Amino acid sequence: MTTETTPGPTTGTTPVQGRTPAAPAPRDPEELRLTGTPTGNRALLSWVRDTARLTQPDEVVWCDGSQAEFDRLTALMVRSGTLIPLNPEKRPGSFLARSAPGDVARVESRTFIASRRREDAGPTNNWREPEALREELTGVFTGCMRGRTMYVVPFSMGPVGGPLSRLGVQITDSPYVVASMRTTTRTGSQALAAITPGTPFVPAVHSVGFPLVDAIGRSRADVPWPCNDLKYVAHFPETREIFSFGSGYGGNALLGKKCFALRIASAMAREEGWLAEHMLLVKVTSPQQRVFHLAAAFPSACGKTNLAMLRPTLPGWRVETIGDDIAWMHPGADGRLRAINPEAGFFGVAPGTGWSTNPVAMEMLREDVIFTNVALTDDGDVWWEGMTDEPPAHLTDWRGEDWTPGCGRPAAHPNARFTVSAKRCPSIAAEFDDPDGVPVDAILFGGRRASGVPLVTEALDWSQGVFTGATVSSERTAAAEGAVGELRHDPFAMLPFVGYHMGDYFAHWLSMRERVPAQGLPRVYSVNWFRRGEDGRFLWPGFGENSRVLEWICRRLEGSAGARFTPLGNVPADGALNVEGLDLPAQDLAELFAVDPQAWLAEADHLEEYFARFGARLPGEITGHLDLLRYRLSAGRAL
Ligand code: OXD
Ligand code: MN
Repeated sequence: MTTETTPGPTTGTTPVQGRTPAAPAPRDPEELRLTGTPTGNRALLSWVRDTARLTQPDEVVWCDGSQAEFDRLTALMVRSGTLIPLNPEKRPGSFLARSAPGDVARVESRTFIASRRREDAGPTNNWREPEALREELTGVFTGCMRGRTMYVVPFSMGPVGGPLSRLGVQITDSPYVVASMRTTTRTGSQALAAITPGTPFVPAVHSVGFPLVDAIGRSRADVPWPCNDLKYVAHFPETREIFSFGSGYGGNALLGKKCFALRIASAMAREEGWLAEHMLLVKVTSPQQRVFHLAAAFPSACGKTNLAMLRPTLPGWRVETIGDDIAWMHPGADGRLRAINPEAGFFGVAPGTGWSTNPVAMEMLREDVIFTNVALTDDGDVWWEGMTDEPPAHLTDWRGEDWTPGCGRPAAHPNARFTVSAKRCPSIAAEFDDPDGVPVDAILFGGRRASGVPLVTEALDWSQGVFTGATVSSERTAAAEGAVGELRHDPFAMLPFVGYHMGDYFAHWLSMRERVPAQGLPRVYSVNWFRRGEDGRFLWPGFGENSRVLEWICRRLEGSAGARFTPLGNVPADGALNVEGLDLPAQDLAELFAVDPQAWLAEADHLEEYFARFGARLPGEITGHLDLLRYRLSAGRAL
């Protein structure tokens, strides 16, 4: 362990020294080319040196985030078989990666929150005692980069130097991760320059856990997608550190995203009085040129990218994209809640994205994309379920095997992804890069619910809005482990992403009332595009037609649309939702807003049971809303 005198690599208020686990047999730092490094930040240097001593790579490379570096890395990965270059005429500048079949999604069962006290992690997280976990990590990280290159990737979440932005440094032995981090965050020299001595940054160590040389010097060949059956995605929220081992995939490996921008940032946000949320962010402009900014939380793979890139069917309305997955929202000096998208690119789910469902995304994916686990066409392009109505006659599937329609297997993995810069998005808003963010007018909570939940409901106030967020549940998708289709509670769509106790998180949301004046707080809505009729049909056409729901919300915000009270909140008054030109039977419209008191009383019982796990940390106000809901359902009116 080194004894640094400069502040340690943490954004905490107290410098924490030597957090990297104690290292065995130090190697000569000169040999690791740590001299002449592009930073004079001793805290950063000593953390990098300690990590190199522990993991024992052949060399250390500081990444500058340049195009030349990206080109070098992708060429290297083409040679090693990690990337397949796509046909430059069909998909210029693009590549396909195929992961190992066991490394295809986030591993929630191996995601740990190591707070000092178990009760601070709460019942929704896997808690580990920090010192015991550190020791385990020391064991698995020892020598894990032998025979490999260790890359040091400085990055900024949010525009470099912005008041709402935060800095991090990821160490990784995966060139795929370096290339993907360059696309999805702001990496390189500018971020490194911002990490001046004493500037806090989040240290994030990642290894695929597949050393090429063993402890006694025997070598083995590399594989296209190295990983390890043993996986750890470990967070130390108090010291603000991340360690990830064994996976090269998405949220497990691109540590700026779920690990930093949600789990660690949620802990920072609680301490500092802001919100780090699993939300897309859009700018909506009405035909009268009024601008609204909406943030929306949906559980994983519920069509967030589709809403973030929505092409309205309603004439005169425009939706521009600011973010598709994460929003950081701070009380602004102007008395508003102001939000940035801390990411610089998209790591989106490919299946289900097509010209009819999301033409903006399809345009975005024309070039400079890294695809993972989609299918390969015979002419060197990509395909996935939902891209076109008719599948090609022959494909190579995501595992590299022959595929023909009707063979009984999906061609693309259901959690196949694209990684692309936000700059490629045709609907990106000018405000995307604004370091001060945008004022949020409304927050939407959604889920995939076949029954019960109306198309759109307006919460009566912030308090009921927080209750709305706390009650989100959704049918499971393939983005995480678990049985697809099963209903799971996913408060604020943050179940796998809150870095502390969920009950405290609800209380933190409620406390925003004290930080933002009432008139500056966003209004809160619940939406559900997925309600089905008794015959199993979707009742609402969704996609571009969701602009009709956005229109009603924006008209509510400007005070020009009518609403009617239901026990769940306000829904559009008769005739207030614009359904002109939609072939929507009156019966379906009525069903979209039906509130079945018996079903909701049963749901209230389930919610009570679910909330009980938060014990004394559940704010009484949340229980109060359950009582209120029951009263309204029974009485059919407001209290
Ligand atoms: C994601 C997720 O990858 O939520 O965005 O799982
Ligand atoms: Mn997500």
